[in-house]
Amino acid sequence: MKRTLLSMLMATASAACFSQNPIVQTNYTTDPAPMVDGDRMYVYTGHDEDHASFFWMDEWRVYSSADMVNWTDHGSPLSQSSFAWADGRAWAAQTIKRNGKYYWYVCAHSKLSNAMAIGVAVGDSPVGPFKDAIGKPLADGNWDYIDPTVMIDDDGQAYLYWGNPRVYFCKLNKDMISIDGQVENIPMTTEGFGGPTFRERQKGVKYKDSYVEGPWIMKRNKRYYLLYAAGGVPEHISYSIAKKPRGPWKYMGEVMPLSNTNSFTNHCGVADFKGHSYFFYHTGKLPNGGGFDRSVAIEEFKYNPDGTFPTILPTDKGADPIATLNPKERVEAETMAFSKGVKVESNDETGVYVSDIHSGDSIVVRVLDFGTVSPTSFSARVASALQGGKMEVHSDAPNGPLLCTVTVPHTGGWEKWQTVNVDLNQKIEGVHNLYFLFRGNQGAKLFNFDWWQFQ
Ligand code: FUB
Repeated sequence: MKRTLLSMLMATASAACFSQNPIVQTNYTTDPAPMVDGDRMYVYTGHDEDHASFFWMDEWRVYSSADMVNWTDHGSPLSQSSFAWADGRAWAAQTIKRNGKYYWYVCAHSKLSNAMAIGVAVGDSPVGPFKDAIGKPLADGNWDYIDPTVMIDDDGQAYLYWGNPRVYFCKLNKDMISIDGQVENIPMTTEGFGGPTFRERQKGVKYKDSYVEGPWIMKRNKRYYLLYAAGGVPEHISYSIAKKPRGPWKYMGEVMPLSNTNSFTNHCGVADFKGHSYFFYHTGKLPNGGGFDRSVAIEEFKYNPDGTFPTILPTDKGADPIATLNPKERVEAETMAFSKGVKVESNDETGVYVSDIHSGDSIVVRVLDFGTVSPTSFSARVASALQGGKMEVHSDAPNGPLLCTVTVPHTGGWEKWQTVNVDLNQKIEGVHNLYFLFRGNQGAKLFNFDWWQFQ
């Protein structure tokens, strides 16, 4: 009964046709690498700088969700400056868990070789802190050395793949931070990775459907799958399968065909979570986005009965909620389904918080389950160095029932936090979406926002 009721409520909550893609609006995010740990889906991303003219990327970021629509920003626990040998181009990366530790494989520009290199950081939690695991690159000195992807096979053997425009491959030792044997090249055959037609080859076309970069390795039902960006500029996503980790690989065709995503690169990751399968990729579809200002998006999909990938098309809608959030427990302000205008910052004491709030900005949090006993009050942790402002909390729509209005005072600084409590204007029960609307002096920074909770 309870489960039926929950799914009915969630269906109602998702029927309002939300646009969940891109999943993060406070930063540009790229090259998604999903990882499930416990009850949460984590996604490790790159970070395109605002108004970038190239992939001048400085840091990697982490987001997580238990419901696939509300994403918590865990900030940037790793940047190129975490690696003494690196001096820029914090490009695609992937994290994997082994024996309670989290290994984050990255690529960055190496000062040692003046080329690209693969490095590895280690941490005790999925959100860090992380540190360079070996103080030097795992593999260095080749402009091809980008986009590492990692898997641990059923027998415990770990494998690392990477490369543009060919695939490099090595075994990892059990410590996950050293290479077992040699780095090998995977033969980039037309049978393995697709390629131009004979006629196109005669015209000098070298790569068409074939592999370019951004590999994603995974195993499912005894088969190895390598997904990758293919085709050139712009990129689509194709894949190949093999019976063994080294190959031989068999080209299987496109997964995400060329689409109008406003980004000439694409880069994917795949993960199953709570009985659903998800395809992560990036687009240039955030306002002012583009080829160097990309954003992570997600599509849910189902494997074909024979285990092959279906065609997955980019949508604005994205994923539907698969769980609810409890509004009577403290919710970090940086947990949101989508936002307009606001940014995030962090410090060691507070962690990540919402910043740059101006009049007219908003945050939406979805599928909050208030249960059968309505809360009577609401608290918010806020800070303002200026005159503060107001936060209206509406249910169901921006002009839906006004549950309360929080008046944020001048608190004496952008990180001088105060908890403000207000009584609710009306009862709320069951599952609802919440709209936080910010009002105040036009053009002024109003306040920062750390967390909220209903009582
Ligand atoms: O994000 C920088 C580079 O762009 C990645 O390493 C590639 O996969 C492409 O997405």
